[in-house]
Amino acid sequence: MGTLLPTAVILSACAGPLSTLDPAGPAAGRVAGLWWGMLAGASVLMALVLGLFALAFLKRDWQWQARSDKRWLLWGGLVMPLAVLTVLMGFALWVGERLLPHPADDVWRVEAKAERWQWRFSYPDRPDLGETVTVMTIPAGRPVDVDIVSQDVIHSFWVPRLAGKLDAIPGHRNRLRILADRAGTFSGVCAEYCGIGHAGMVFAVEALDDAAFAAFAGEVAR
Ligand SMILES: [Cu+2]
Repeated sequence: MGTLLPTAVILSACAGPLSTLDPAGPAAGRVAGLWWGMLAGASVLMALVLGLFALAFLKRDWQWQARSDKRWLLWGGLVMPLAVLTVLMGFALWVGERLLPHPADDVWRVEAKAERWQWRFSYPDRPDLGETVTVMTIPAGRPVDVDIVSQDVIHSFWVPRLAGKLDAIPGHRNRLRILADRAGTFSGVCAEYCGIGHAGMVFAVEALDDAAFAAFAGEVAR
């Protein structure tokens, strides 16, 4: 109980509209999985180091010198970090590869244009829908490719509950694949400091269910 309560309090801070630990889609889910894996690994290593630290105090008469320094360096300083970093890098590459916009059916395309200090959204396949400021509309349960561009300086497009962040770079077009598992409103922010109005450069992703999206797009419900 003594440790359960603080843990529950700490974890309750992990919810909220900008929490990467409360994923609402597969891309964000894999990023959250990587985070939990890293937390577990870091906890094991922390326990190991603290255990050795405590042992050094409690067992002063232990024959520490009998264990060769070189062996400590080899295992603790070389073999262990190499193994940890190899596993982490492999997992991160695997996760990163799955965040790429692979060919898929039925992709909804959005262009997200960053400028100081707001986001403009348009829909390349449906220019008749015009441009919206601060609100981006997507269909829930369908893959969405967001083409991220910038009008002025470097910004960064980040909807923590749907995917990792991707920079908006002047003269470049970066594509991010997202998918919202369910209908809802997901908060987004600019994640790259871009000047005095940076903190207010927020937006919302509205994921609509089939009927609501059909009404938005003026299509017949599929
Ligand atoms: Cu910005």
